[in-house]
Amino acid sequence: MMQNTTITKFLAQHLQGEHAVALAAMLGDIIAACKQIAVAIDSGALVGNMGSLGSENIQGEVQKALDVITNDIFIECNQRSGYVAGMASEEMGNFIEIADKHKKNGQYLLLFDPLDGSSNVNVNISVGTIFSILKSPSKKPELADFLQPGSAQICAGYALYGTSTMLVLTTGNGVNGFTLDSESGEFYLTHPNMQLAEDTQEFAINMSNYRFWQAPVQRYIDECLQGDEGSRKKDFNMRWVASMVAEVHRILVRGGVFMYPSDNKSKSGKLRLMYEANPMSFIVEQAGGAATTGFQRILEVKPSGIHQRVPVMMGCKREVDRIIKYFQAK
Ligand code: AHM
Ligand code: MG
Repeated sequence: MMQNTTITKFLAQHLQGEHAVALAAMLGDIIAACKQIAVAIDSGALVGNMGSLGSENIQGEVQKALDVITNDIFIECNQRSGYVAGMASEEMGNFIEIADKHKKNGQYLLLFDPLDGSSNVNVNISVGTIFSILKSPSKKPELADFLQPGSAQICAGYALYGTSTMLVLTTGNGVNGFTLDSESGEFYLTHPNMQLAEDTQEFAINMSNYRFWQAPVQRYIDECLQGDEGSRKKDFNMRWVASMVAEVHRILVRGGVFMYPSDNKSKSGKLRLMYEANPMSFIVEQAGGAATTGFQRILEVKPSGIHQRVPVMMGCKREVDRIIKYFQAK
């Protein structure tokens, strides 16, 4: 093994400030949860984890067995530290308050999407878990306590269950990536101080929505497609994994821009602000990139609900700045 810094050692060395002790404990629980989720995904059809349940989540999406299994794992593991006062998830209509017996020090809120990209599960393509941690104004949180802008996050991260399992996180001091060694069960630091490339020649968007997009999005993508024959004077490549975690991870590693804009079908876009767009925007900004709705920095959007949707365009800063300019020129 070339790497010798475990995630626990890394956190012990690098977490500082008033939240350090609580974050180390909460991240310990998140790490345990992600390892369990990796096992549940890995076992897949062998243990009957695949397929739909016939139920719908709060957003009218058909729940898969793994959506519910991973949600339960995340809730169960993250009560252990005693620091989490409340949790909210893509898979639950309302937030939950953690019972007092688990809550010795509970002062934080955990928001998460336990299985992002779950339409990929049955076809054996990468999925992920996304999480965001906020300070809780009270030990008995109310809905309003959750509705903080993304700029208030003290930690955000994702686990990617891909060709290897990785955990990537930020506490507002850069972005670091860790890879799970399945033999020892330890995450090791493999991607220190992840930085986004300044320029890119790769974009990710669901092209089948082209006719519904707003003009600035069509203009940006049209110019990419024109390649070196158009105003951009270079060819672009395209990817669409339909898993935001896999998409953003690729962009962190080799550059690019990821877009799920609003369109004439869904005025607010598809992705959820509190547990998808905010944590991913925090990570992307911490790696030197940018994240916008087209009109506003995502981290400054004032939330109005836990499951609120938001248009998302994020990645290499120059590209995102160009997209913002196209929206301003509208
Ligand atoms: P999910 O959380 O229900 O899986 O939905 C979010 C996912 C994102 O990971 C991905 O970017 C997007 O949905 C893909 O949507 P589409 O199927 O419209 O391309
Ligand atoms: Mg999701």
